[in-house]
Amino acid sequence: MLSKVLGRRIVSITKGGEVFIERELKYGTHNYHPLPVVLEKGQGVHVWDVAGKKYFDFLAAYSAVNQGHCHPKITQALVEQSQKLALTSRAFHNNLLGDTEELLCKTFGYDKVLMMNAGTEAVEAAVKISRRWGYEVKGIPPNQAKTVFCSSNFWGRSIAACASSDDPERYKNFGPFGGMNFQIIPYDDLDALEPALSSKNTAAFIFEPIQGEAGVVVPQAGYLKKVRELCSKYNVLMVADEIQTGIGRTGKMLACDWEGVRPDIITLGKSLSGGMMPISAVLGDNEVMDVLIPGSHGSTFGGNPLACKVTQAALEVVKEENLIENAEKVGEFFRKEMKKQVGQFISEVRGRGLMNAFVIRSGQGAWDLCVKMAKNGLLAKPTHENIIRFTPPLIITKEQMKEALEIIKKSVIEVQNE
Ligand code: IF1
Repeated sequence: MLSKVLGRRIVSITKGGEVFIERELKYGTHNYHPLPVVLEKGQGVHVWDVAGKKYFDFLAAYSAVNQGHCHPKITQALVEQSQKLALTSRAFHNNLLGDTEELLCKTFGYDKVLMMNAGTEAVEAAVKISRRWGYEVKGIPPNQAKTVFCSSNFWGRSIAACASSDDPERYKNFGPFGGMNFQIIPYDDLDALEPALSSKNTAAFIFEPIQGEAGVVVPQAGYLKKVRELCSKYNVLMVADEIQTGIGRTGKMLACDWEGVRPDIITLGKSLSGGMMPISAVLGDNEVMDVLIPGSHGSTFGGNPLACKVTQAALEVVKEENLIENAEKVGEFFRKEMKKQVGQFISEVRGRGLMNAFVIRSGQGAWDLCVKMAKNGLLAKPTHENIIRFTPPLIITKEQMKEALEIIKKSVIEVQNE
C-alpha cells in the first residue's frame, strides 16, 4: 500500500506500517527522517515491528540500550519503584539519592555528582560549572570565560549546543548566538589545541573521546593523553563527554580509560538508565563541583527516586553481566570480520569496542544499504551519506554477532548488484 502525505510517498518496510507513519507525518513535527519500520516490542538485542518481523537492533537507541531492550532487572526496578515513589523534586530529600550518588562517585572515581535528565542537560551543566569554576577558582575576569569545543562535535540541540556546533543543520536560523565566547577548533589536532588552551581566559575544553555523530571518529593514539597534559599545563578543565562512549560502549568503562586519562569532568547519559528513561550525570571533584550552591542549578526531575533505582539497576547489570569485557571481545571480532569486507564497496572499518562504523567508498549509498539491511532483519542508521554506525547492545553474544554479520555481508552484496 502506498499513500501520500504532504507530497511524500510512504513506503513502509514494516507490513502495514504506512498508517502509523502517515499519522506521525500528519501530527508530529518533521524533525527526523526515520527508517520506515514501525517497532512495537524489544527484548535483548532484538526488536519486533508491528507485523511481527524480528530485527537485530544495531543502533540500540544511539547507545542508550547497552544493557539490551527491556532488561528484566532494570524493568523490575522501574516497575517496583514507580509503585512506591517516583518523584519528590529536590525540594525534599529522598532515601535513594545519596546511595545512588555514592554509587556513581565510587564507580567512576570522582568526589561529587550532579544528576540530570537528558544528556544535553549534563553537558549544559558542565558548561555552567566550568565557567563558574573559571571565575571563582581560576580567576577569569567577569564574563570573559572561553569554552573550547571541537569541529563536528555533537552534544544535543539546546541553544548552547547549537551555538557550539559547526554544522549548519544544527544552527541555521536558530541564532543569535553572540556573546557565548565558544571557540571551535579542529578535532584530533594537537597543533590547534595548545593556542586555544593557553589563552588565559579559557575555562574548559569540552570534547568527545570518540566522536559519534561525526561518524565514529577515533582520534590518533596519544591524543587523550596530550589533551590531559595541556589542560593541566594551562589550568583548563578537561571535560570529556562520555554520554555515548561511556558505560562500556568502547570496551572500557570510559573511553578515556583507553589512555589511562582522568578528565576533570565527565558527562554520562544514555545507558545510565539502560534506555528506560532520560537519566544523565555530571561528575567531578570537590574543587570543581562545589561551585554549585543552592539556586545555581537544578531541575524538577533530576535525581528523582525512580531515576535513582533505575540507575542502580542499570550499573549493576553492566557489572554482573561483564558487558565491558564483552564489548571489547565481540567488538574486536566484528571489526576483524568486517575488515575482510574492505574493498571495492567499503573503504574503511573503524571503532572501538562495540562503537563501530564503516565507510562506503563511493561517498553515498548508506541509506539504501540501511533499508536493505532492515529488509534482511538488521537495523542500523547512517550518519552522513556514506557512513553507517553499528552500536548493538553490549549483551550481544559472538553467535548473535556471527548471525548479524551474515545479514550485513548479504546486504552489501545485494545493494552492489542492484
Ligand atoms: C538526536 C547522533 C548519537 C551525544 C553526545 C550528548 C548528547 C548526545 C556525545 C545529548 C546525543 C544523540 C541524540 C540523537 C542523535 C544522537 C546521536 F547521531 F547525533 F550522534 F547518539 F550518535 N553527547 N546523541 O551523542 O544527549 O540530550 O540526546 O540525551 O537525534 O538528537 P541527549
